[in-house]
Amino acid sequence: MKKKEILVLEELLGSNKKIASEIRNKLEEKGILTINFLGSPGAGKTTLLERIAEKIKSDYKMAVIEGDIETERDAERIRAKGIPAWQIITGGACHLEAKMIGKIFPEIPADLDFLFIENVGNLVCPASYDLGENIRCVLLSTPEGDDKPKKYPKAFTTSDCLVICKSDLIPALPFNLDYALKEAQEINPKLKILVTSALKDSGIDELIEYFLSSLNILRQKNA
Ligand SMILES: Nc1nc2c(ncn2[C@@H]2O[C@H](COP(=O)(O)OP(=O)(O)OP(=O)(O)O)[C@@H](O)[C@H]2O)c(=O)[nH]1
Ligand SMILES: [Mg+2]
Repeated sequence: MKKKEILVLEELLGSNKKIASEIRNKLEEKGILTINFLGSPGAGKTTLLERIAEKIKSDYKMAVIEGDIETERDAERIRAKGIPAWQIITGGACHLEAKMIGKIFPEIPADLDFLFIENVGNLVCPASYDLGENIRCVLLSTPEGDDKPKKYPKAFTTSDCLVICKSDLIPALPFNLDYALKEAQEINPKLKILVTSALKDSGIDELIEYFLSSLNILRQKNA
């Protein structure tokens, strides 16, 4: 990359960071925990959100911001669960940016417990854009292969939580769970790791527990 291009990119990311931190401050003041889901196309992000919605919607208030390059389909799936959802259509851009979240910000109800953001399906670009989240959660689904953490390191080094999803498929795949976990932990020892199957409903209660304890910590800080 030429020096001028690098400077423009740094400026862009710098202004993204500033907007993101304003969003984070405002959401934290309201006591809302924000979670940014990253993962390849088809990793299972929307399915996981659907399962989470089914499990928590009677006790907690959640909303979802969906990012896709085209269609309103994911937002429609979330709305079908009775959860408010906004669809951001990027028209080709491979990631969400904080300013896109900022545009929706005035519509976000102040009494939410959780704001989930599903980023555009991509393991590369979304890793460079802070959206004002408290927790960044990267999904790695078993059909993608156990070697991905070190091939796409930024998604794993910038995340707080790794969800290995579609664990029900492990018996049918050459996916070595220990190897995937070792790869991920070597590049980010602080990762909170969960192994889930949306199909078999396993690991999702533990993931929700993690979000709930993070919400409690955030609210204790506010008290
Ligand atoms: N076997 C299995 N399939 C799953 C699981 N979770 C999701 N799927 C399937 O994986 C496919 C993709 O799921 P989505 O939830 O749409 O994936 P996504 O990450 O939201 O996809 P994009 O938004 O397009 O990036 C669907 O056919 C799901 O039914 C799981 O735990 N096990
Ligand atoms: Mg989706």
